[in-house]
This record gives sequence, C-alpha cells and structure tokens, in this order.
Amino acid sequence: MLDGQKVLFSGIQATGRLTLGNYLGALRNWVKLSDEYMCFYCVVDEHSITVRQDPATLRKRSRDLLTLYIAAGLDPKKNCLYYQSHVSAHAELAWILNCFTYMGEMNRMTQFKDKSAKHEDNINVGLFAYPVLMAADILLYQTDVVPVGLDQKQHLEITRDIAERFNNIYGDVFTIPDAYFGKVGARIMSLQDPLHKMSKSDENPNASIYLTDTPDDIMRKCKKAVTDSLAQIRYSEEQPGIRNLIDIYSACTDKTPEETVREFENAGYGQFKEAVGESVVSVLKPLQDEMKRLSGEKDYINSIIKENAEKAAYYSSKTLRKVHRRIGFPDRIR
Ligand code: ATP
Ligand code: LTN
Repeated sequence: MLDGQKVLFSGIQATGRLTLGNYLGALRNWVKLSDEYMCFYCVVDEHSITVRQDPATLRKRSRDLLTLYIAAGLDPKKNCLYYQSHVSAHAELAWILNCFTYMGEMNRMTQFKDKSAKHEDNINVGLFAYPVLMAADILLYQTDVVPVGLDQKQHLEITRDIAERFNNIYGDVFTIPDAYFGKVGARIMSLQDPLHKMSKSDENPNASIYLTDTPDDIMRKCKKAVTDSLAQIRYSEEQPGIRNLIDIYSACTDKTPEETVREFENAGYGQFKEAVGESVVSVLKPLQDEMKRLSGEKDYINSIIKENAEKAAYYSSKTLRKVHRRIGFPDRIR
C-alpha cells in the first residue's frame, strides 16, 4: 500500500521487438487493472543490459516501449510510466537484496538456464542476479500485485522469499506481493512450435507476431501456423497448435476458449486461421495508429518521462530509506 492505495508494479524489457505474447500476456491486463490500483509501469532498461545491447538501439527501443505503454491505453497522468535507469533506488536496493539471496536459489532459475544456454559467450553476473533486481523493482513500491505472463512465476516466488527473509530479520519492511496471471493469453505459444512460448528473441520470423507487423504479415503468419492433421477444433493438450490459436482468438475477442470452440465447431482450419488473423489485426491496428500519432508528440512524452521519474523516485526513496535504517547504515547528516 502507498498513500492508502493498493499498489501494482510491472515492467517489460526494452529488448527485441515486442510480440503479441507481450501484449496479450502483459500490457493488455495492465490496462484492465489500472483503475483499481496505484500503478507503476516500468521500462526495465537495466535488465536489458544482461545481454549485450547496441546503445542507440537500446535508447530508441526504450523510448518506443514507453510510448507503447501510453498507446495501449495507460493514462500517464494516473499511472507512473518511467525508465528504471532514471530511478537509482532500483540498483541500490538490488545490491542490498543480493546479500539476502543465495547462490543455490539463483541457480535454480529456469530463465537463467535458458538465457545462459543462448548466450554462452556472455554468462555475466548480472544475468545470474537478474531476479534480484526484479525483486528490488517490485519491493521498492510496497507492491501488492504484479501482473505478468506465466514465464515469470518463478521470479515472483523468489521475490516473495527474499522479502519474507528480510522481514523476518528486520521486521515488516516489505509488502509481500502476489502475482497476477490473466485468464486467457497468459502463455501465447510460438506459431511454428506451439510447445514453446512466443518470444521476441525467436530467430524464425514466422514464429512470432510482432506488434509492428502489417495486416498482411499477420494474416500470412496465422495461415502458416503449425497445427495438426486431426481436422477438429478442440481445446486439448493433444492439439497444442489449435489450442494456441484458440487462446489467441479468445484473448483478442474477449471470449472464453469454450465460446470460441463452439463458434468454430464446424469450421475448417483454413477458415479458423483466417478469423484468428482478423481478430489479431483488429486488436493491433488501433495500437499501431496511436503509436504513430504519439511519436510526433515529442514534448508531451518528454514531460511525462520527467514527471513520472520524479514520482517513482519519491516513493522508492521512502522504502530505501527505511531499509537503510533497519540494516544499520548511518543516517545522512543534513
Ligand atoms: P524473451 O523472449 O527475449 O525472453 P519476452 O518476450 O519474455 O523476452 P519480457 O520483457 O521478458 O519479454 O516479458 C514482458 C512481459 O510479457 C512479461 O510479463 C512476460 O511474462 C510477458 N510475456 C512474454 N512472452 C509471453 C507469451 N508468449 N505469452 C504471454 N505472456 C508473455
Ligand atoms: N523479468 C521480467 C521483466 C521485469 C519485471 C520486473 C516484471 C523486470 N522487473 C518487475 C514485473 C515486475 C521479464 O523478463 N518479463
């Protein structure tokens, strides 16, 4: 809680091109939840450098991502939209929490295992300690709820473990946050390999729908989506490709998977894929138009970046000060 309000925190990395998975699994839920909480939506640029980044590209992507938050419908006057690197408390608290986290715990993180297999030439300490920085992001704002995709479940669990450990030693300092997973769309799978999640770092361009894809690209990718030869539209584990398309269609049209199955009971795969493509286009087109409009509003975006960084710095410094005091760091002389 902050100022008597429940708090929501979430973030997306400014790496790669965002996919439909990021939108349906994360961003869209953020908009739905934004009325109920005091919200902090961060562009986690410090997380991005756990993998090598080109400076100009990172800067541009961070800006685009913040703009996308607004384009997706998050009101920057009500929600705090900001860059992680503008608020030094994130890195400071991460250091402290590093000292309350065990190597064995970090070693078990599946994202670390996956990413270190992908980047064998650069398995850096930051990549290893990445979940601790994420815990710091969340705990700094006394967060109650963290809406994320299912791939982040383990990171949320470790955040709670670290917070509980710290509270057990120093008294109630941190709120223990809960994860929030959307009902549909929490795990959108690759269109080419429906057993793996749709990812912005996938090398096969047909595997992911990017938020910047044209309607033609989207229709083509949906038509090419890998399915099966069972010729029936059912929501079952045995048909991961069809199941994924049902999830996408349901998420884009705000229906339940059961409703979607009923709607396409007698349809062929071709017809269904076409409908899936159209549902995605109808969700992404307004987003793309708004992005285009906002990219011309330079001064407006700059003022939001400045105001919101100040707001985030204000709230996070309160928690950090409390942590310093409890740990035994000397008071500042003013
Ligand atoms: P990468 O693929 O490079 O690991 P990513 O696509 O997972 O990156 P993140 O910045 O790590 O991107 O994720 C941002 C948010 O989007 C997180 O809340 C994450 O859970 C969610 N998300 C990412 N991919 C999917 C997906 N396929 N389905 C649902 N949610 C997703
Ligand atoms: N680790 C997350 C991104 C992330 C995040 C956060 C999400 C960093 N800090 C705090 C929620 C809350 C990811 O890779 N998707």
